[in-house]
Amino acid sequence: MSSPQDTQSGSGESNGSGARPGTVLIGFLVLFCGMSLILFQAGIRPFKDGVLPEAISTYADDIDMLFWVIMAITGFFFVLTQVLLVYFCVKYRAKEGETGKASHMHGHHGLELAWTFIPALILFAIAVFQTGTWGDVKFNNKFPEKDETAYEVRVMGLQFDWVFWIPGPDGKWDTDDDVATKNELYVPANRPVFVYLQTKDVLHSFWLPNVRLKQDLVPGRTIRQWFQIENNENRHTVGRTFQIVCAELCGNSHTSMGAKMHVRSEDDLAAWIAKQNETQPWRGKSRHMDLKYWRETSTESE
Ligand SMILES: [Cu+2]
Repeated sequence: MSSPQDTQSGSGESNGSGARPGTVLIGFLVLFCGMSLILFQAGIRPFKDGVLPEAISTYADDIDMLFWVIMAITGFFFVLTQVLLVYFCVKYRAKEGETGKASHMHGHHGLELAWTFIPALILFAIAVFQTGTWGDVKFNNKFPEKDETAYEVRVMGLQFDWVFWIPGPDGKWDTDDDVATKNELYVPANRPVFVYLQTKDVLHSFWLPNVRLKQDLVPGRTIRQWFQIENNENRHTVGRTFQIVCAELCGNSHTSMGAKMHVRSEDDLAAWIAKQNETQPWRGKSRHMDLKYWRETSTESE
């Protein structure tokens, strides 16, 4: 409809007569910041007890410390860059009577080197700084010794449930009194818990938000992880129940793939285990078939 010439003269006119070009941009930024604030407000409302869920494991504080260090660094640069963005928009907006195109300028080598190498160095520093904590949580050779105090759980994720097995009153695997539960995990406090993770179908992710443990389940592999729940004068965990979540989008009922972790005293746990073979509603063929499947596909030598 209109020739390029028309468009150019049109924009020139609007610059001269009505709003400055910068006004639209600033209006957009104000709107954007306002909407971000509303979303932020809405988003943090469920976290009225703090941003992170209650921490209950021996390594949770170290992970949280890393989280806040990274949050401080990224938060600082986020605020800095947003403030500069708005500042430059205002400072270099078109002045009264100014028309025509923006002028281009050549880049600044020093600046480009700075904004490449400073973030790279910060990332490298974070990578080195977090290695110890990461190792404590994830490196098999840094796991606690698996002695007789260790509590072992075989875990199978399947669309869309969690199945857990523990050795039963005799303390031995693959005997008749092995206990199976579905979406209910019973664990002790103040001693290591080892979980052996398997999936029957697709990728799932075993996430204990309060423990700060998250591990993908990979078909064809048995992955060993560990945690120790603390119960002391600062942390009261015994007798309480915490969430187990699948953190991998694993199918159309993924969001319903939750389970409960019950932390129990040693006496309560022993009593619960002893009771299971009489009261367990989920006994019989299916649990043994799944456990047989677990055993046959296990890639972990125990
Ligand atoms: Cu899942």
